[in-house]
Amino acid sequence: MKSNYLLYTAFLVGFLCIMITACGSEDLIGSPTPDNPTKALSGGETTVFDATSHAFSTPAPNLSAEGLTEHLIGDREFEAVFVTVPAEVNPGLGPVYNNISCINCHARDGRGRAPTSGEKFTSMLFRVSLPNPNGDGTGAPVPVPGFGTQINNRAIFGVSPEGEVRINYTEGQITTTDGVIVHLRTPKYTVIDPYQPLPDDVELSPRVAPVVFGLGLLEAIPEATILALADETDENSDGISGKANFVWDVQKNGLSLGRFGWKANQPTLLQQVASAYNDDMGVTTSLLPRENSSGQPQHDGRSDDPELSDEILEAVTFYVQTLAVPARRDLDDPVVQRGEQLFEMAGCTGCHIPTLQTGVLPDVPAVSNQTIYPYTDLLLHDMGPGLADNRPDFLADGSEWRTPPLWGVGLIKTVNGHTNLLHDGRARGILEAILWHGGEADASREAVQQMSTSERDALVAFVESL
Ligand code: HEC
Ligand code: HEC
Ligand SMILES: [Ca+2]
Ligand SMILES: [Ca+2]
Ligand SMILES: [Ca+2]
Ligand SMILES: [Ca+2]
Repeated sequence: MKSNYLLYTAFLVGFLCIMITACGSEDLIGSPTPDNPTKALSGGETTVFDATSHAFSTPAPNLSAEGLTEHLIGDREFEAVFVTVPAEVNPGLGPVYNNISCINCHARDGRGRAPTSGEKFTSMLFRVSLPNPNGDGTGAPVPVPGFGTQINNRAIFGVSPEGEVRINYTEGQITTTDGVIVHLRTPKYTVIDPYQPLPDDVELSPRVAPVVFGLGLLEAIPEATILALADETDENSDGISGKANFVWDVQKNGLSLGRFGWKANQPTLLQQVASAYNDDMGVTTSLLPRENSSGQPQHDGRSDDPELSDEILEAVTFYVQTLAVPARRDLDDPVVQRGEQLFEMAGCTGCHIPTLQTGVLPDVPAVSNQTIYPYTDLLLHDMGPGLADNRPDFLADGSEWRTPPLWGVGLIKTVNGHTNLLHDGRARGILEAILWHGGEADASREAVQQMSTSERDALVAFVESL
């Protein structure tokens, strides 16, 4: 009863939004259609009907007044610019770091991109490690002496950045059965100006900043649901063998299911946020109190850790747990409907699972018990040598990546002004991203190659409606 009522309220609010703004803004759309009521609600009751450049930046509409207050504190902190110690406000930046605020990488709570040639990398970062033949038992990446597990390309005054990375693309192409040529670019990375030599066998993994909305919902999916989707030995012989990552959980002091990051290498949003502060900004927290430069020549030797309060860490975690998911659009368009059938027929739903049910996330009722349409299984898949970074991350091997959720993917262009997709931003649009699929997704990619141009257009139109 209660959830029906809330659903009804969500509809009403959405409907009113449309009524009020219909004349003003063509973009604020996405009414749930009478014959397809829930499919538009990608994030269940956390869904927002906004297809503007603010589509990823809205608090979940079903937050309590108290929840909204906490969210808005987190929002402010997500945008806070950090500075060098000593300072009154937001001290602790560096000594080495990648950027000075969360929002600088996750612009408008959205997607980062690969730099164009000659540009510094700002909303993208490079993880590094040494080969781990025997391992420490957990599969944790082995830090590179002097660099740790990430290249920090910026540093505070008087300190050397660890290095910069140059990207060069090689242009290639793939031809569809009906003769259409699609251009694909392959990136090659070179570390330049390292402040000390990097070992020859260093492993380098490029990662662009993902969107940060809808994440509390993903955290609220019961572990059993995700594990039930895994099929590591491919028992049903569909060529897809999703595998769960198990990664180091600092709070638990043991291994937990990984859910966040391109290789599902973070178990919880709290730890994901704490490691963003630490690895990306050089800001220590009670969860991760050791500076990322600890043991390196640039370490400042100050005993001022943790640099961030638990209140802020928790508010920012709550913020990324409770950003609304934008509603689907164009559900009534017959081309989009055809595309949805093709998405299913091409086997995309083998990994991009359309709908899941969340369980209970303690202290976050807004994301609990929701029917959502994330288009992910949160599992790792071998995507073939073309996309491989050859840098293992816990149980993820060098060619495995976590299926990214596809909700909101069609709005990245509106929000972030680009269409760079995949973990390293190499794809310049949805079709390129699909044609890079290999490994377990070989059959899917082949199916798309064999489609007619109008079928491929329909498939892309469907993905863009998400
Ligand atoms: C230098 C750019 C950069 C900065 C600064 C940064 N991030 Fe990120 N963020 C990334 C990248 C890249 C990833 C993906 C990491 C990976 O796959 O290992 C990521 C991942 C995430 C994720 C997981 C998303 C998902 O879908 O799994 C969250 C949440 C997040 N960041 C929040 C934050 C917060 C909060 C801050 C500020 C404290 C922050 N980030 C600062 C680049 C950045
Ligand atoms: C075997 C699992 C699997 C199948 C099948 C699959 N995908 Fe994916 N998909 C992934 C993974 C994993 C990635 C991330 C790869 C990377 O970033 O290198 C991805 C990335 C994407 C992206 C880019 C998302 C982003 O945020 O960058 C799109 C779009 C996409 N897939 C669409 C499709 C479509 C359409 C199909 C069917 C034709 C399909 N996928 C089939 C696993 C799969
Ligand atoms: Ca610091
Ligand atoms: Ca480093
Ligand atoms: Ca299977
Ligand atoms: Ca410090």
